[in-house]
Amino acid sequence: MNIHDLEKSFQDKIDREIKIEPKDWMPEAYRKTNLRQISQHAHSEIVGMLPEGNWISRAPSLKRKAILIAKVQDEAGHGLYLYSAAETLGTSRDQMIEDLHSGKAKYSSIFNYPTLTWADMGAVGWLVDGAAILNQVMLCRTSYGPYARAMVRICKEESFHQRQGFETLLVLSKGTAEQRAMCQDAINRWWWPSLMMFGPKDSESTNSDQSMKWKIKRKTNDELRQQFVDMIAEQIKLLDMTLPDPDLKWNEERKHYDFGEINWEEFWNVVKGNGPCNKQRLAARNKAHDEGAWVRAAALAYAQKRADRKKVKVA
Ligand code: FAQ
Repeated sequence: MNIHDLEKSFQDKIDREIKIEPKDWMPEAYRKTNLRQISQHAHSEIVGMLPEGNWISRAPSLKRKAILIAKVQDEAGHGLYLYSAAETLGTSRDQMIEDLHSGKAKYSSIFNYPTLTWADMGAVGWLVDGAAILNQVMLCRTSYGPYARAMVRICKEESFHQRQGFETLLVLSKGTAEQRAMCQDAINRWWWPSLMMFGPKDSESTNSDQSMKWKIKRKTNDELRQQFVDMIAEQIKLLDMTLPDPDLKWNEERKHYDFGEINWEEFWNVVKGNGPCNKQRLAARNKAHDEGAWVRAAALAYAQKRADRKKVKVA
């Protein structure tokens, strides 16, 4: 088959909802786009452990601490499934990690904001995991098989994360005036950055058109962002709190909430590495990697020893 026929039969498979598997022929650009997105997603899960990890030792009760530890561990697991899925596209985990640590690879803008109070743990669960889940439910049907399968399990865990975040805020919202103020302040700080998680608006999104044709993405950035606004604008009523947007208003004609303009300058500034915590996050990842070198060396030496023993037995 010539390249034109290969491309045609590839697109035909996608149109018929047949998953693309690692050994199947695929256009180089499809491989690269998936690799970019899956590795960025994996990095986001791993860097995303840092803002919450910050509160494990300061959680207000044993129950809250146990929940938070479990959640942060889940994020580590998500990172590992996603790195494994990305490796099927022909790169190594070492290479991906090097790209993250050198600042070459992107990860979600959201994790470059600080977690200042305990209420931030609730806001991160409710808003950040809430935004992540909307995007990820779609990815369970993405066209690349290993990515779609990894997302199924990840989504199950994320829905627990979101609920625990909402419950944390619900408790604070029913508490003292100080606790209510802390809850509102966290919502105010996390609202706009959460909307930015969905990426630039469709007119500025360089990858969307092609990713939609290849069914890597099933909904555009703006479609998912609108879905998120509609969901949260209703849920906030249960908390008896407000969202920091004077333009947020139900639009009867569109059957959606209208909302204010996102500060795109802030978004690109964070993506380019100049957000409030970018440098701190990369420094923390590099430090953890350097300090863990002996663990990796020991694990490799142990694996080698076991392999050698097996060889002797066989001989
Ligand atoms: N931050 O053309 P598009 C989580 C970049 S997981 C930084 O629209 P695309 C779980 C984009 O890479 C959160 N960069 O891009 C958790 C591209 O640059 P490039 C992560 C961003 O890929 C919770 C350029 O802008 N989730 O939260 C961002 O078609 C709590 C142009 O954009 C995923 O990664 C951003 N927000 O659409 C963990 C989901 N947005 O690479 C711990 C999978 C865009 O061309 C605690 N990813 N950029 O140089 C996706 O669905 C997509 O990649 C989008 C972006 C929708 C994020």
